[in-house]
Amino acid sequence: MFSFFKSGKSEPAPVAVDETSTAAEVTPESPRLSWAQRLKQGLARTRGAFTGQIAGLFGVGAKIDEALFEELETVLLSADVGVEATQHLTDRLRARVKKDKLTEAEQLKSALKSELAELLAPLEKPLDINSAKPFVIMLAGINGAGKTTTIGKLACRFQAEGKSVLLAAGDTFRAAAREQLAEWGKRNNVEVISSQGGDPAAVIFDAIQSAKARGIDVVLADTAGRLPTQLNLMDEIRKVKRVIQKAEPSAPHEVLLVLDANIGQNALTQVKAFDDALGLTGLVMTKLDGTAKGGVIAALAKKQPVPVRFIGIGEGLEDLQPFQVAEFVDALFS
Ligand SMILES: Nc1nc2c(ncn2[C@@H]2O[C@H](COP(=O)(O)OP(=O)(O)OP(=O)(O)O)[C@@H](O)[C@H]2O)c(=O)[nH]1
Ligand SMILES: [Mg+2]
Repeated sequence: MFSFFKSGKSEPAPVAVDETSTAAEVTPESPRLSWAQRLKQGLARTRGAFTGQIAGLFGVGAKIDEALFEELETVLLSADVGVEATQHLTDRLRARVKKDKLTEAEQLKSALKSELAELLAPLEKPLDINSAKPFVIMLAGINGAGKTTTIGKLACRFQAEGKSVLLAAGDTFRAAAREQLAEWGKRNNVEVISSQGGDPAAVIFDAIQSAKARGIDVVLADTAGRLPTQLNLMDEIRKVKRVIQKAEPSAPHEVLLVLDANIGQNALTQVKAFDDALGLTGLVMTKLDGTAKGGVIAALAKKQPVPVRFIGIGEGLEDLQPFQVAEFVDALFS
């Protein structure tokens, strides 16, 4: 537990970027690599599924023909890009081939890169926490998606930006969850409002009242993991949101769904269900390291375009960063 917090503090020697490295080799012990380098390492498996196979299609001298498009469709689908986004991308590429009179398969690869960037562009909307005080962020998601870890990483990020932070241990379901937050809070000097076995909505209500009274900048509210099919738990989280609104009518200012990238296409169902229940304002996609399913971001862009505020590529504190399309696409195609 908490390895991600400790890891941010170690300072081992710089590590060379290994172009062939897999996500399994990515460790939090490489803080001296730039974010772009670590992103590239972290996305190794998705890149393998995505552009690795595409590179095979676009061999030197290969021509653009119908068979190539069919193979490209298969590659995109197997990289979790999803039916609609695959159709969208290949339609756009066909139009480009016609318009720009492209003939070489290699040209199609750079066309695909720019089409993908265009598709993802609406998802890049960095979170601005300056519009309210306290700025209340509520996190939701299925069990083990990375909610509590994300709260720790975000608290550190906001503190580094000079903001005061208060955590609300709204996962009253598991004692270990409360302890996970409490221990982190102690270590980083962030106060955690919690209550043994209490009602999650009441804990978060108290945290917001306390933050208002003390002029705190950001409240991060953890919640217990739940599946969209657990209707009673979905009702419970709706209630959490309603009670937050009672504590502060303008809150929550951000409702984040935390998604584990390993779930691939299931992300679409989850975004829909949590959006219906809570009205999502942003997504956090964790664990892009170690999965080949990162192409699901393209599927989301097409079908559930909720802004991706942050992406996670490891357990280290520095491994959660704002989602930026250009660097993401560069990491996939480099
Ligand atoms: N490799 C990797 N692991 C991650 C990432 N984000 C979170 N994890 C790990 O995922 C595991 C679950 O994280 P938690 O933050 O406890 O997940 P949670 O959503 O709070 O889980 P519940 O409270 O049980 O619902 C932990 O071991 C984290 O270290 C990531 O971006 N990459
Ligand atoms: Mg948790």
